Amino acid sequence: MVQVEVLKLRPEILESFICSLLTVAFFVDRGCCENLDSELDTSDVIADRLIDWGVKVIFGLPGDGINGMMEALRKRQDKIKFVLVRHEEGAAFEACGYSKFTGQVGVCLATSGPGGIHLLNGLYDAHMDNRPVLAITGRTYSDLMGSGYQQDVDLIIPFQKVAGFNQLIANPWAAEMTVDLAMKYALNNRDVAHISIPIDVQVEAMAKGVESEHKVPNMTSATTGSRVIPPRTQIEQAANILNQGDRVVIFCGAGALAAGEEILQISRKLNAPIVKALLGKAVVPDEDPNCLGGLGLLGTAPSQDAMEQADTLLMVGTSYPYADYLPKPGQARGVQIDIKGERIGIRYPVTLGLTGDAKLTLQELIPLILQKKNDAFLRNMQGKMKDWWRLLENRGTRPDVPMKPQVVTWSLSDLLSDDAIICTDSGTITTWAARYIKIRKNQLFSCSGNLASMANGLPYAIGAQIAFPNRQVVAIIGDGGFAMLMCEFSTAVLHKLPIKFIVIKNGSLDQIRWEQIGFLGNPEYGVEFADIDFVKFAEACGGAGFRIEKPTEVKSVLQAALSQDKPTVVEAIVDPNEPPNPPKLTREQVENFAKALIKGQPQRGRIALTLFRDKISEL
Ligand SMILES: Cc1ncc(C[n+]2csc(CCOP(=O)(O)OP(=O)(O)O)c2C)c(N)n1
Ligand SMILES: [Mg+2]
Repeated sequence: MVQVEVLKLRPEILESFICSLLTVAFFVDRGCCENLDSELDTSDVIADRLIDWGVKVIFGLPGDGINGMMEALRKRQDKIKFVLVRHEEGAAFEACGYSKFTGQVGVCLATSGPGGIHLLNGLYDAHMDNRPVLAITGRTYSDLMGSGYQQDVDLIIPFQKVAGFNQLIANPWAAEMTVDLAMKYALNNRDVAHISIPIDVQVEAMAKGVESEHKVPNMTSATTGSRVIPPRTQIEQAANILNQGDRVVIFCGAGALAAGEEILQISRKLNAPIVKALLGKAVVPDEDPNCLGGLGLLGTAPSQDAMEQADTLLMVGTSYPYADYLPKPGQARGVQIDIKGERIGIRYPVTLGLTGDAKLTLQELIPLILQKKNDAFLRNMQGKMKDWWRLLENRGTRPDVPMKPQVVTWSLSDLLSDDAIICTDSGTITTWAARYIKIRKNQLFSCSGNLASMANGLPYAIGAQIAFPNRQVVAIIGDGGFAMLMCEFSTAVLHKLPIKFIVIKNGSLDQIRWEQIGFLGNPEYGVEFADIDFVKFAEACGGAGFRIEKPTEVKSVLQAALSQDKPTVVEAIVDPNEPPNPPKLTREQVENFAKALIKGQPQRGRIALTLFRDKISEL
């Protein structure tokens, strides 16, 4: 076929084509291609330096603004994996999820202009949850910057608030130092770093000896993070405060994820129940007798009771935002441990702040803690927790059709592997996952915490499965959050990631519906979707799809789905009239419900009936 086409060409074109082939053959024969390759350009330097820093994977989507960097990555594909995504927002969330589950720097890449802008939401998620993420973007040609050329967006500006290190690379000699500074910033500050490289600079060769006279070669060698421990006097002061408390409560967050053993040890010595912020769900197992689960709207009633009765609060690695659920200021003396000194006292006026690594600080503190004899407070809370789990079992095994959403997460919890990684999204599903998944010792859990963004669940799961190909990864997502970045399901198919996506389908932005009704006393507005068949969607992408409509099917369908070796969606059709009520309904919330129903809430009869039936069945 090719021969026929060539023979049709005019003789002079054919001649020049053959000449070109001979020229290439001549250079290849003389090893000239090797010489060309040995001259590194900016992108080569960046890629090599990322490899030196141990970066193994980059999530991204190319474009003409970043193709120089793509070529450097292509040449090093045996050392650094490029995960092609469908949407750059997915890439940033994937990098954040990867970082959350590995503790390493997550890296994402996008082209100039729109590609970089698409990254922003996922980067804000990393920034607000203190995860080290590096974003690499392209910029238009350096001699056209500011001229309004195609995709000429100065990405340094929109990245200014999200990336504490935010630098344009102006020439190849700056590349190594800039990568070093970006990685050090991200790791040491647990934050986002951004580097942007003009198209021409990406492919600019690095001739020797052209650095500025002030730059010493190799002046930015790598460092590792420091081990921060507070001074001994502060540790002793903290021990005194804790030893004096009668009703000590431990409250831990994501900053304590590596300190689970120490949290359990200090809890046993202080006879102190443990309450967990959502991002700290995996700090200690939910089954531990001292664990009271989460706090706040999607937490447990015993956690709230414990906070209401505490006379001493030990906060470890948390900047949990909802201060109203903490003890009233003045009610409890407080000790707070946080690696970021600026976080001390922002949510609770603590008596003493210890700036330090959670694990190391607790290791210093524990030997100074006296074994408490009185365990009345702890036993009281443990009793309440047993009642709470009975209540959840009752709610989680309800036979009703339409099916209650929590029936799915209750069953799923038992079926998960011992080392499963669980990701969730923002919506009522956060409550169903937070309360009904009984986290075990080696399981991991995360969601978009402080940004509370929708659409993170699917890409987080991709980041997790790329990092841990042999672990079970399950995402619990709402139909709204899934649809926002459902294109990323196809990323999971492309990279053969056998993630299980449990999509809780209520046909609406249910969380917002309940906020409109319960918080404001208004009828719902603008929260109902058109239907999407997620089973067909999954199959159309090359994955597997299952549907559950009845509680009797839940276990068998989940089992079948969990045994799939490819990306799988389970569409669980649930009752949209099941509110994710807080552990203790306030009088104001009940009044707001009534107000909304009177003002004309659609389906008010069904909602009132559901609420009434739910209460009757629990009595
Ligand atoms: C990007 C983004 N947009 C909007 C919101 C506000 N919001 C929070 S939860 C939610 C509803 C989520 O709907 P869905 O994923 O279907 O979960 P459901 O509440 O129905 O369980 C919305 C709109 C948000 N948190 N993030
Ligand atoms: Mg929904």
